[in-house]
Amino acid sequence: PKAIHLSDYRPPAWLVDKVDLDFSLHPSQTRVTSKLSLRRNPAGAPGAPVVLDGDGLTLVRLAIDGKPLAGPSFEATPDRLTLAHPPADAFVLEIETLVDPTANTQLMGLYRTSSNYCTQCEPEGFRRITYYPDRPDVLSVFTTRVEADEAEAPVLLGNGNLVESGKVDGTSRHYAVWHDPWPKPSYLFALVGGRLAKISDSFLTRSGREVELGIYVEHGKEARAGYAMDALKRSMRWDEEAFGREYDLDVFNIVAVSDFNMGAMENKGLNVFNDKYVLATPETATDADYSGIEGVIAHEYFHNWTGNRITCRDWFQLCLKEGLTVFRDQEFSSDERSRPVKRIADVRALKAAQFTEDQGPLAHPVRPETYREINNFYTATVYEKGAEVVRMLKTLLGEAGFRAGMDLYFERHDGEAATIEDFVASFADATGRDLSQFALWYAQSGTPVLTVSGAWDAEAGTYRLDVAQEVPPTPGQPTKKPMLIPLALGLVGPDGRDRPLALGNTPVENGVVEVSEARQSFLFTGLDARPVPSLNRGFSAPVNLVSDLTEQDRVFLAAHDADPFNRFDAIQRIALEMLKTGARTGSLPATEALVTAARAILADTTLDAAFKAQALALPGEGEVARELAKDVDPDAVFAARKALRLAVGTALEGAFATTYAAMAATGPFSPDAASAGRRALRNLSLDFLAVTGSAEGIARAKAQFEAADNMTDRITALAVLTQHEVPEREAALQAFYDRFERDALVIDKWFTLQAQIAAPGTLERIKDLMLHPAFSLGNPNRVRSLVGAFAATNPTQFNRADGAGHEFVTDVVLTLDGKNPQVAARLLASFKTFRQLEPVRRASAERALRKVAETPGLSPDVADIATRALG
Ligand code: DPP
Ligand code: ZN
Repeated sequence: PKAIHLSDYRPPAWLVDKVDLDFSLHPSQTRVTSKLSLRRNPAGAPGAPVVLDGDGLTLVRLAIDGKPLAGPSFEATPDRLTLAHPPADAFVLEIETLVDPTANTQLMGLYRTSSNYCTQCEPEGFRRITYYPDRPDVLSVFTTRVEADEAEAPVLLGNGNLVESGKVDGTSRHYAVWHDPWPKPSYLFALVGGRLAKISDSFLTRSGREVELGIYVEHGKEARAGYAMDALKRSMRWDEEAFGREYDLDVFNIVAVSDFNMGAMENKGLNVFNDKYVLATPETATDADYSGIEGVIAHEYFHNWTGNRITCRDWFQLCLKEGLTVFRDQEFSSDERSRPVKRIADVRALKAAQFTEDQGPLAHPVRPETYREINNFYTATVYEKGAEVVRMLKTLLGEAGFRAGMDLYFERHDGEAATIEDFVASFADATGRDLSQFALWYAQSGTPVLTVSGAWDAEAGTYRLDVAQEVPPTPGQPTKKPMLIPLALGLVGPDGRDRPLALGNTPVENGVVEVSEARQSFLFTGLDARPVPSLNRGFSAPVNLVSDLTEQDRVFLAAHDADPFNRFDAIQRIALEMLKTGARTGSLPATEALVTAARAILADTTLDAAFKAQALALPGEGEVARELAKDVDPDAVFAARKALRLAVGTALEGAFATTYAAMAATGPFSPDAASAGRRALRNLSLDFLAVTGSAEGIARAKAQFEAADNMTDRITALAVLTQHEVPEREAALQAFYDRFERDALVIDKWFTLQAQIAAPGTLERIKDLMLHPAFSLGNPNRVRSLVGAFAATNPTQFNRADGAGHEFVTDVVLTLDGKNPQVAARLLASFKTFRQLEPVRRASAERALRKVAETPGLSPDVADIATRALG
């Protein structure tokens, strides 16, 4: 496919004032009639023809202002409908198409899942339903009539409010008409039809609108949707309080489906969710699942303002809605749970996914300037780095300035399709601040490296920080300009307390200095002793920090820093340096510093359990590999990590045993953050206590596995067992399967654990599991849980030196590509780190990628990833 460039943007030539849709649902021949009220856009190219997007469509009939159209007055291909000489400046175009939802395995457009009908239209799925100007800057008022056999689809849902429903006389069919008064682009269209159960609730907005809330699930699963409903109501309240945003329809519906490419979708008034982010009971969902549900429910709900009421002008602006909405859901979860722990979890995820992406061949700016396949840009960079950029804006402008900017953005652009420039201008205008340098965060890809060193002058009582910044080259961007980096910091005195921050005679507000030049020095004055700098507090900027802190400084910060994030970061950095040395040299350096820091954190009664669990969880293999950056031998990384786990587990055995006992549940299960934190710390202890593979450690894990009353405790115990080559492993895996075999989401966890075993037999095991009756290439959650987990989280086996792991994954990609290109492309993107590998593995990965690239008939999705990865 051709590359599309941001600079080529032109306003649409035709607008759609309103659209009336009529769906006659049928498993293989759904008839779609669309009436578009078209009007020439005064801002568009004069005299332009009407060109509507399609994708694999079958046209049945066409009419203009009620008169059937024939012959040379139009041209219809499966992918385009052109009226070269449209009649006037405004007319009604009626289009009838036939679509086959059962044959739709791409899960884009109208498709079937568990025999229900549903849609996914973002970004370009609507064109698989009917011909339409399928671009986000064409906003229209949609009315949708859905008709179906009543027995097949007793429930019929659409966007907006229900205005009419009834039986179709003399038939077994019925219908419902939904009207959405808010103009929207086609990607926010949705309909659902099927046999579904509903749980109901209601919400009173602060101005007094009563909103009917519904969550639709498969029959029998109603009891599992309670937590999602609770999260929805809390989200609605929070958006009113934190951003002044109120809901704007009489109904808000969520439908949970089993086959879904993404996490969820924010269609106006009718969110469609991957059921993984709706369904939870203590027996089936982990604490991570609960927080995932809370976060995704909030995220999709928050899109109602950031995404729907204000949408994107074009897909280059995707981060306008996604980065901002991720920021909003992160803030919500921080308010609902522990802010520092949430920040730590978010930064861990950011580094694992986004820093890795930024370091490899798929790196791209938060706002890309070119793409071949937009589906491949729903990335960690657009989402998570996009959120970091919004967070930095808040850090720079302060609470009040940020809120003023957001208010202005809503005021100016409500009902519009906006750009990043519009967004940034709202903050600049609301605060009077020049944000032109800041805007580089949207345009320059790559993770900036911030190199910091300190100089203490005892006589003058000053401490000078010398800061250098550099953004490494990335594809298409060999050289970069200096960025505006908000650097939150503290100077910690020998007593562990922060000293007041002053540059000359000027106190530093909020503890944030602004780095804006390639090299810069900051002279802090009025100090009584050499401080230890605590840098990038709260991870105020998404940068790689290189500092001259010693291991001793880090042990000190891990024990005393007033910023919890940096206490976490200090201990992690101590571990990381050990792991890097271990992986490089084959033997670990002395580990006392880590043991000392870990012991102090474990014993600190002022810290909550969730924080301790995060601080003591060693950096993952992926993070070590990313830090090593080149010639990585995943086996050496694994061995170093294993050795460090052994060292810490052995040295702190007593403390972990005490903690394991102390963190035992004191009452019935609750998914709240404090209880989840206790479970996390207890399970971390369980893992360290079993690290030697001692009979006692294994027995403890086995006992917990058998006695657990919740999924977190059960699955972690099983995870501990699966890491060891012991007879208990297979027995426990079998018992787990027998217990949950009818529960697909739980069986996904069972697939994942086996895919993660770091041992040579794993690839064969996975090949066997692909033949298991519970596995299906047609279901994205199954593919991700088994093959996706293998490629993304089992570095030693995916990158086997004999190349078998690479070959296996690319074979799956090629098979899957014919069915579901989006999921296939996502899987192939696991190769994004291949250039870090040592030469033998790198060559094997490259061979596998080339084989993909040279396969004829690839989807645009897979072709794009293969080409860029090889770049
Ligand atoms: N827009 C969805 C989301 O991120 C993904 N398609 O919420
Ligand atoms: Zn989103």
